[in-house]
Amino acid sequence: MARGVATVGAAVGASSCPARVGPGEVVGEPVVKARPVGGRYGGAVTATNFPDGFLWGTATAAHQIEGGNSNNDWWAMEHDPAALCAEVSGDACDSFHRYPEDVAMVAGLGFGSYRFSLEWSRIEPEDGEFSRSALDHYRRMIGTCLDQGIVPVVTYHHFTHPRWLAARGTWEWDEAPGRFARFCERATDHFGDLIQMACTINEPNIVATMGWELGIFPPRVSDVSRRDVVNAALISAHHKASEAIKGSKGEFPVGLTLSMADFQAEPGAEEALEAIRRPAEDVFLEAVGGDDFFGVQTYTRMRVGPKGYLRSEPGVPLTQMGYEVWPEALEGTIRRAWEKTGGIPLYVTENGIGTSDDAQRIDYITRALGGVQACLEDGIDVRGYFAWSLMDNFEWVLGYGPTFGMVAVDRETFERTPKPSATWLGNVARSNAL
Ligand code: GCO
Repeated sequence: MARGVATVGAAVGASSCPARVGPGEVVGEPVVKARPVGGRYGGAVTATNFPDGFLWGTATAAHQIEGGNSNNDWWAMEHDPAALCAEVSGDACDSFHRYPEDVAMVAGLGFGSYRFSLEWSRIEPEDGEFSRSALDHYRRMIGTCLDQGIVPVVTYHHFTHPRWLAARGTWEWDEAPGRFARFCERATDHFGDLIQMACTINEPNIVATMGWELGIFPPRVSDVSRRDVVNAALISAHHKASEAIKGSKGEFPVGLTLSMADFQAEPGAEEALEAIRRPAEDVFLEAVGGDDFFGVQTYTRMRVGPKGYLRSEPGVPLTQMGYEVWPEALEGTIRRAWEKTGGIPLYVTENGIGTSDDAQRIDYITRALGGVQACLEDGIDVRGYFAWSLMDNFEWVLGYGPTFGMVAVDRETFERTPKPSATWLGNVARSNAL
């Protein structure tokens, strides 16, 4: 999503295995063919190669692709004329039904992993009421990944909240972290034995900033002090959730992902930069030291002057989101994450570009991956790269306008058509080399 105040303003202003079991059957155990999650880098990195076991994947999120997620706070906001949504999510990419095709596509293209999210409002439609059918659905989906030789990376929370939680204040309700941990435990009890890697919360900093500071995401509050309360609640929720997941079935790495920008200060703006970056990134980076890994999600840089965010630099091209095309930001943010987290294993859990020009996407990712290689050469433990996104999807308040996908989706028929970037990055993944 948009990386900060200036770009958010600009972007919003600009537009505003096949299922192995049938119903009622007992879910069987899939054959685990997936390769293990990458280990610490030990071999030589040449100019073009990545370490053995480097995990290549693509990422999506439930609300952006599943369709019909009518029981969450986003769906409610999309239908509120007072909100700024360009359009409703509706059927999205119909991936709730088409996931076997999607997972087969990920595998067929050459990727080793698929990162996707659980829809909390499907699994727990009312407070304390769990849906066996929804839990079985995600178990089948994770099993499908394993059947296809794909490492399933499960995100437990990606921006949406069940309506019952929103009615109680979402993250301002002091029971919310505990409720999230309970959901994580129930889900892990049901399919943790199949999970190979998990992210608790996707970009808590964006949830808090966009929802409680900028008033753009639900619940559309603009109040910095409430943003700080939500930041703290999300950190608590991450810790409680990690503990609940680790106490349940399975054994797999658990971590947090964060939206990071390569913050660059104009001369004399160092303090202004620190004041912006602390609540936006540092409070989270300082809270993940004991985790198994950390997920870096980067799209651009943010320039800061003495009075705050600066507009894009003249001459620098902009993406469909309204922010600078700046693939070098990935290297800067990996280096900072490594330093601030005290050197825990890193994955790039999201990186990509909203563009209608697929050649620009290939160029962007090539340059971003060059930054990953520079980090690896310096001994930074980067273990994988997930492109955002597998397919064109619902880009939150901006609707279906921005196209981040390596696969196009027909909005009428849901037909998937891989773009050249999908084949290209799949080949990079297969050869483990640029
Ligand atoms: C985020 C989310 C994704 C976005 C992507 C493009 O980073 O905001 O994880 O849901 O769609 O970043 O903006």
